[in-house]
Amino acid sequence: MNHKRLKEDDNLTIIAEGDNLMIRVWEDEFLDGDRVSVYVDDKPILKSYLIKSSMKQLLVPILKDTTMVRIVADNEGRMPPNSANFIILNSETEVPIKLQLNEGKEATIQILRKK
Ligand SMILES: [Ca+2]
Repeated sequence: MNHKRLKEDDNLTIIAEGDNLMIRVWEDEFLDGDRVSVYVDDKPILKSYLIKSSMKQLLVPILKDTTMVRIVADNEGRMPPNSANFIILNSETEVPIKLQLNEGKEATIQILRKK
């Protein structure tokens, strides 16, 4: 799988078809205690979540032309950086992401609804 690396202050844009997207989060390397928070339009959908090897799945309704997803590294675990895996997908879209964030840093994903 070709991951998009997401670093500090990165702003990734995804064009999405359909009314919702799934966000899955997990870790495919070392489980070292990384925690993330995820905000959709500044509303928290995950708060200081401890990353596991099994996938946590979140449904994000895409109701507007632009939806902002913000990912915050709450820590780096025992080994820097925070390296959580994400995949953003629906039947039309599939964007795999590997986080590369230091503690307290964040990156943003802008989801544009395809008309
Ligand atoms: Ca880590």
